[in-house]
Amino acid sequence: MRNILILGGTTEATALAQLLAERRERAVLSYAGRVDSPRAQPIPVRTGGFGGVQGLVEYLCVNNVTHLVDATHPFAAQMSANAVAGARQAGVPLVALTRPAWQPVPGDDWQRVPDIPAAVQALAGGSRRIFLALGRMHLAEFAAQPQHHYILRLVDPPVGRLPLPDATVIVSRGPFTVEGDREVMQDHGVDIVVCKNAGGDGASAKLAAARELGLPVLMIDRPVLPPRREVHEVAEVLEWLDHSANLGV
Ligand code: 3Y8
Ligand code: NAP
Repeated sequence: MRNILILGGTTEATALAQLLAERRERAVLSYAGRVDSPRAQPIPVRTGGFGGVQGLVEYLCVNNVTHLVDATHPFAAQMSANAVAGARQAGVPLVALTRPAWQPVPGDDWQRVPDIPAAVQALAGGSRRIFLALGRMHLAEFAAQPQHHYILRLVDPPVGRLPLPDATVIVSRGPFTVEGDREVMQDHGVDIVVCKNAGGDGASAKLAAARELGLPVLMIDRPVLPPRREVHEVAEVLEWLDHSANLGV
């Protein structure tokens, strides 16, 4: 009997959980515990860190996990690195369910930067109205550019003072719509959109909205991850599950 652990937190992880529930597979979805009320899932959920690689190895062994699916967000680099090391140590087959990076299309005005510090540096200069669609975890780094008015989109209401002196907060979780994101940009007089190259459909609306409004996008490229087996479709995960079961790997 297969026993699958999904490292979740993305639209694709939710879709996979749905499919495994329909097939009556034994599976658990894991959240880091980043937000107050993560989306309900049709399979059992565990929440919180494992305690590094060793904690993950212990979880895999104690719970007799037979297959590990890393369906975390492309920027969840630490979790993904731990999954590669932990699966190897525990001898558990691993596949990553990732989404291809977004590519600019005609009409896009992107400036690509390699990481969040480079995005902060790229915002040097006169005051602008910046749609910072990066969530909560990296706001403090942008305090180095306090001259801007920031429009922040967060999953949960901020707790305590924001690290940015001049900011408007929008509390909203995705997936988002083009018309909704266009309204946000028009209502707040956005000059530039700053976002991560998350890929997928859950956050791509802001790219289409920026294109329609002729707004520039500061696009943060993904962190480099260790090599691992990657698929882009939920159906490929099911094929991998059936295939690796046959090979007994
Ligand atoms: C806790 C679990 C689903 C999953 C939905 C996807 C789509 C909506 C778009 C913008 C960009 C951002 C942020 C975003 C999106 C999906 C997906 C995605 C981006 C939830 C969720 C968890 C998180 C964590 C959260 C981060 C933050 C990032 C907001 C659930 C809703 C900006 C990433 O407040 C915080 O601490 C938020 C932290 C990590 C990035 C950051 O650095 O702050 N996601 N997001 C997961 C856990 O605990 O393990 O409630 O479902 C999941 C989703 N967020 O099933 O519908 O698939 O990517 N999430 C980014 O892409 O830039 C918002 O505003 O335009
Ligand atoms: P991260 O920086 O790669 O991970 C930091 C630590 O958080 C990990 O070492 C692990 O703790 C714990 N962790 C992360 N994801 C986990 C999961 N799914 N289950 C259990 N523990 C997890 O991760 P992150 O960027 O903070 O992302 C956290 C969660 O938010 C992930 O589920 C991710 O898919 C989701 N998310 C992130 C983004 C983003 O922009 N980063 C966007 C959308 C969704 P231990 O070392 O203690 O095991």
